[in-house]
Amino acid sequence: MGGESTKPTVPSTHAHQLKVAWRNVDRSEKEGILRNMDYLNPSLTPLRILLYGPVGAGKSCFINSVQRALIGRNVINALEGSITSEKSFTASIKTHKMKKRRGGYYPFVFSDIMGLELDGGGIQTEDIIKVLEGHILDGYTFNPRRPISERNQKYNTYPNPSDKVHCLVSILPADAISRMDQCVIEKMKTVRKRASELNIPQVIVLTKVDNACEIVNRDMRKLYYSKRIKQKVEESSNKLGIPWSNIYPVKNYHAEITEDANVDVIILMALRDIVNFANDYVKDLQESNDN
Ligand SMILES: Nc1nc2c(ncn2[C@@H]2O[C@H](COP(=O)(O)OP(=O)(O)OP(=O)(O)O)[C@@H](O)[C@H]2O)c(=O)[nH]1
Ligand SMILES: [Mg+2]
Repeated sequence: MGGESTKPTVPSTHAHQLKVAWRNVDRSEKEGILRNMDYLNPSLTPLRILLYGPVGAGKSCFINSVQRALIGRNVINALEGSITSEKSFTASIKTHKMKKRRGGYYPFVFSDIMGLELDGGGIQTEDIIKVLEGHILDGYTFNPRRPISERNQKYNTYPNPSDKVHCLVSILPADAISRMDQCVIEKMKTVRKRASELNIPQVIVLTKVDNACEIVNRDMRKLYYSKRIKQKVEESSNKLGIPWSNIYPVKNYHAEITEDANVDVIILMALRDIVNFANDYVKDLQESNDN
């Protein structure tokens, strides 16, 4: 009956949990974020957010999850692929508007594109850069063998400020980040470099936290207490060179048909920052043009 004989034989989950969360989450923030989103009035519309990353990372799924968190019900917006596919399911560029709960649309859009694959497959970095610069129009189907030609009907020679990207989001899967191919990382870095030259704000959304950590899979409220997720954030920060404060681990809605306030608030906190960064960027651009 002594204290020592009662030691657990299976490793305790406490060994995998931090005592103090490394980021605070307040579930009651959800309504506040939604209210602020309703009042958002950027000087340039729409604010354009581009998602890019490896095939199957959850780009299309993130767009649907954002729409779901905003509107409070299941939606089909961007078509998603299967879990096992190695080929990109999204093959062309599509802009997704986000519906408001009481009708109309938010003043920001998501551009969904083809995923990055190993050598010879998936979208070319040159094409992602062309999207950043606003040169590729909606509906263009990417050719993994060659970048868009300036003679293509979908080539936009003189992009408007609203055709250009105002925040670049790297989507990485938390459960597969360690296995990510170096050539995909190099391609992502090339895109990031160009975005940095243009001063475009950049963040990482780290998806599939439910697959990466069992504790989080059982309870999303443990997200910022999970040592494993913290480790994945660190790994993605090192791989792409993006600071911690701009990395958002999330779980996308994928199999669920009912809403989960713990999933919503995490998605909405990421969205709030992404939209604010895009808005700040546009304001800075306009101020520097006015001077
Ligand atoms: N468990 C889990 N599965 C997810 C999550 N996000 C996405 N998925 C699944 O991952 C698969 C791929 O998701 P997509 O959104 O199609 O990925 P994508 O990045 O758009 O892929 P491509 O268009 O092929 O480049 C789908 O089966 C999703 O259901 C997540 O957070 N958790
Ligand atoms: Mg997709």
